[in-house]
Amino acid sequence: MSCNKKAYITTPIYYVNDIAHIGHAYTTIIADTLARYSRMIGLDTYLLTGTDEHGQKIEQSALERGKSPQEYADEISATFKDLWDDFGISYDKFIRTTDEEHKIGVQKAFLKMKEKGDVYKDVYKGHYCISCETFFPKTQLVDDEFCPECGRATSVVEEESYFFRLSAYQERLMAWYEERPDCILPKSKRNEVIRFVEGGLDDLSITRTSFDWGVKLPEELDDPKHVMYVWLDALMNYLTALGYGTDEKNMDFWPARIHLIGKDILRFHAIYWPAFLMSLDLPLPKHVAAHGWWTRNGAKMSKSKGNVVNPREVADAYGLDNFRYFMLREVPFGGDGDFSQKALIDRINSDLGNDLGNLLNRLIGMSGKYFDGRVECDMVDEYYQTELDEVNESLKKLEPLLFDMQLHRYLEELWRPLSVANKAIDKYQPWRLMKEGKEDEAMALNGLIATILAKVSIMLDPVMPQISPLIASALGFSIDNKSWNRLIIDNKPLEVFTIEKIPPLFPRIEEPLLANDEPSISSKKEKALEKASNEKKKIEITAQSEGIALIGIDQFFQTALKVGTIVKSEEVPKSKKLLLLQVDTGEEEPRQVVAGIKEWYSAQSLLGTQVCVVANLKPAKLMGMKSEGMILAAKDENGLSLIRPEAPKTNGTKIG
Ligand code: ME8
Repeated sequence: MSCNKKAYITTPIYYVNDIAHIGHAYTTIIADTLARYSRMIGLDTYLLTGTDEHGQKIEQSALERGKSPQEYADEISATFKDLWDDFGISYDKFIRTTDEEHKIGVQKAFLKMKEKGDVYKDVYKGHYCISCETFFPKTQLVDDEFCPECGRATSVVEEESYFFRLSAYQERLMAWYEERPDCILPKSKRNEVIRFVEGGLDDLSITRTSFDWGVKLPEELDDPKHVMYVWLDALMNYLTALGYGTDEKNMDFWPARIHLIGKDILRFHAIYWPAFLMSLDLPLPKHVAAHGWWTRNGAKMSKSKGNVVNPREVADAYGLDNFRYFMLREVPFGGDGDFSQKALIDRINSDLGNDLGNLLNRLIGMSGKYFDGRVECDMVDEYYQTELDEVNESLKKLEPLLFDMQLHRYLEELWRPLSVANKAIDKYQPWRLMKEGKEDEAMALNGLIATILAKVSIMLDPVMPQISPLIASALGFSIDNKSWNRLIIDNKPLEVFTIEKIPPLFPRIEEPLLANDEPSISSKKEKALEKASNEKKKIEITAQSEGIALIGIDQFFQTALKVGTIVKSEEVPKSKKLLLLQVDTGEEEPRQVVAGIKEWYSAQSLLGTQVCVVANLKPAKLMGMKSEGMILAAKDENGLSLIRPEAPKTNGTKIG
């Protein structure tokens, strides 16, 4: 790749309503990995991160703590910046939406959209979820009141608002998804977006009047009671960070090569953002890549839930690079992953300790014993061409995997050369070669191991930027664009060197290093939040769990419980919790049941499963769909399990 190519890589800007958790660290570490790789291969790279500081949620959080929003934002924004600094995140700019240049840029964009005829004034009537900073039409609410995303109560809003003509961009958006199949990664997520847009787009309310903690409208509009909708303000950071509307010197980095985000904010990035950009006559980002959730014991991890794992604690205890490797290797990008110390320890002991660390130790041992630490690599191809070919084949696959966001596959493929090396030692046995007087072959074998370790350390450097240079330094070279070109692109051998003895890089970990590996989902914070935000649900739960009344057998039999088989199972669009099931309970037609079990079961996995159904419940409507029964399940802190017959039973068999 040539040097004049640009790579603009962004993370989301994080809300300053609490400190960072591993979900934030995950996005940022991925972005940092991509940026480091891009720099290594010679791309002109710009990594952006920062904080999202306006909006009703932040205003409320500040007020709850008796602080002004600015004071509060300053404090929390600094904790993010400190964390990324301590983590060595190689950002080129840390933007804050309270930065003056940012506000000017947002105002200029607003004016431009208005001049274009894409912005008009009207009245917004509807529901707003402050926690998600999102408007929802009534049809999307759960029980006509609760947010379909986070389950919290929404508030009814009726206020004058400026609207963005999102509806006018439906066709152009569809054309973009069509023409650029990899504009949204992973590709499965693209289909979700297409389905959403196909369903029709409403114009978007882009200003609020009921609070003031936001960017004011441009003075030209003389409408001081409005502030910008926080998502318009926030998305614009990707442009204002490059100087849009002020000093545009970095605008040549646009369009972004990749916006890294979590799947929760895909709609904003894959629908609203490209529409805003089209309105501003700017090119669209090359990729929007959405990763999955980090959960804790099956529950979604988030600041507002209070069940967070602190990334600083994990990195301090286990090592920053080990933590980085674990996050990227453990979970396929786009999928959800459960954080546990056990999984982390397994990765450190096995992949890093056994496969990588031991290989270096073996090389140090062998070259020390037989050649006083001297390693020569120029004879490797003479004796071990097959192994070299295999290694180079694997290495060639890496870059496309990285830019296709298959980071776990990248690391998996990168481990293949290590396995080639470990196998070669076992197969050719240097001690035997030495005994048979085949010194050249033994030296070449050491050269092969050194070559493999050198190549792996280069390609691992973007993921493990502290440890990889230590490996390189033991092998007498340093990692940079030059050595990448020499060893990875041109496949040239390492210069002769004397290996440096270094202490073990991955000492074995026997026990969890952090005291509390318990889920903290029952933390006071979550309880308080749940109480405040979802009083209605709470009352129901309390009534059920505390007022357990004794009933007679005849009362029990008033409930018609039956065995049924799930014959059709699909996801409810736009719902994170619900699945739409057709259950054969031995009647003429299968029953339709809407079940809130999507967090624990995929639609596909349920097909053909037998379940226990409450068959005489009054039909109810959930998200506009009729539900004619309830499926029995048990839920504890480890998650939810369906109650099923131990052996298959005829559909319609009575339970009791
Ligand atoms: O949404 N697992 O900010 P935010 C994995 N300000 N990643 C997670 C996560 C989890 N449990 N929880 C959060 C916002 N994240 C907006 C963004 S961008 C113009 C504005 C990550 O503080 C994930 O990347 O709620 C998610 O998208 C991001 O943190 C949002 O953090």
